[in-house]
Amino acid sequence: MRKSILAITLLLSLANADQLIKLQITGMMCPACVSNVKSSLNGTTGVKETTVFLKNGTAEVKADSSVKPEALCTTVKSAGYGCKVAK
Ligand SMILES: [Cu+2]
Repeated sequence: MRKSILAITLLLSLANADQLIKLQITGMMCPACVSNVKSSLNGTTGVKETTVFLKNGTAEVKADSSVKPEALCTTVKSAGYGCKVAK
């Protein structure tokens, strides 16, 4: 009984494995831009955590596996910034 619960838990955690998406963002000039980008990304379904770096114009997004990197860029663009998915 206990083993099967463990197996199910493991399967679920594999299905919901997080991914780390890196984005290249242009047009961020100040900390207010950073928080704009951050809050728009955090408002996206499946996004768990966002870190935005103003200095090099990048963002790291921890999201579940259902999230498409391109969709995150669309979100950033609609907030008024340029975005590319970093490889
Ligand atoms: Cu700004």
